[in-house]
Amino acid sequence: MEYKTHKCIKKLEKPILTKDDLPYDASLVFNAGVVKHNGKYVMIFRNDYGIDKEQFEKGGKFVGTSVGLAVSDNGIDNWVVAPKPLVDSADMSGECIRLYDPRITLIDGVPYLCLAKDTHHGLCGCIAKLSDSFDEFEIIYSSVPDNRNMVLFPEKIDGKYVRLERPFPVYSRWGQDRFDVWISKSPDLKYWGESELLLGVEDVPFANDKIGPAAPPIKTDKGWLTTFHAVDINKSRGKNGWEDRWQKRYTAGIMLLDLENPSKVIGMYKEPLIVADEDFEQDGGFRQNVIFPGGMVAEDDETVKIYYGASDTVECVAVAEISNLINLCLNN
Ligand code: BMA
Repeated sequence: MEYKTHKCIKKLEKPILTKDDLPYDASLVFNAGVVKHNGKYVMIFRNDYGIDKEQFEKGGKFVGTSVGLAVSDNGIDNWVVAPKPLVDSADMSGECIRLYDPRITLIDGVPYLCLAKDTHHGLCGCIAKLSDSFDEFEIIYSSVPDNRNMVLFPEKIDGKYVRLERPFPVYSRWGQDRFDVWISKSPDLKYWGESELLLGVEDVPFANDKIGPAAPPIKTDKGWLTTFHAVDINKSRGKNGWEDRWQKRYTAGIMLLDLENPSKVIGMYKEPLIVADEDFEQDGGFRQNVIFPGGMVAEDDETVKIYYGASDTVECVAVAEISNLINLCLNN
């Protein structure tokens, strides 16, 4: 099935951050988290580095992954990138191998960062507290393997912190990957429990493999509005990017969760919201057909900016009216 990006989404016509914007070694700049804080847009992005397409196709490997910081006045252009990454896999030793796919949430004005953490013993989701200037962080929580794609809600609900997450149950269902979105609660961001299934792959008509949380939810008067990524595999897909075979397609979906009980999905748009259907999202890209949102910023004019990685290669932004997104969730 071919999909198009929904017409209520207005994409900026070029990426907002690419490898050419970084003052250090960079090959792929993507999957960023973004928040608006004190009138500035703060982005924390992933960078895989050390190799280009030609070297990769000859069998070369990426040298490392770093996570970097950029700030902009309008959330669109003139991103000022910090001179050094916040963290680089090259500087790690011990159990943790690399940190990546950052998502930022402000809770009571304090910035928190959720990261995927690869260790020698599996993939973990972790939560870090950021400094006021976003340039230092301390990990305050790490899950057991395998879990990833954590995002925090921007406020406590019924006295508890809430997160969405995507565990990887190895035995899964019917001997295939079937990875779903779960929700958990915590009194203090360190001890998590009350975990429940929120949305299964089978609930998403455009996924046949896995789904996962994307940007942290935003509060609206109709519910918590949140994106998710959805993956379908098609065995007939062949070389779609740098790799010999890339058979997955990542699209972005949108759903609405109950304000008081966010474990309840009150609406979901049954088709993808954002699809990789523009050349600037795909050209020369590492993996084609990949859209991976990591930030959604609500503006005073009732629009949102949705920040997404495209083809695991560049960072892009799209704008939508909040009311249109809510209508998509509730009326289909
Ligand atoms: C996921 C993560 C993301 C990536 C996506 C598509 O498993 O590794 O960082 O964007 O695959 O390659």
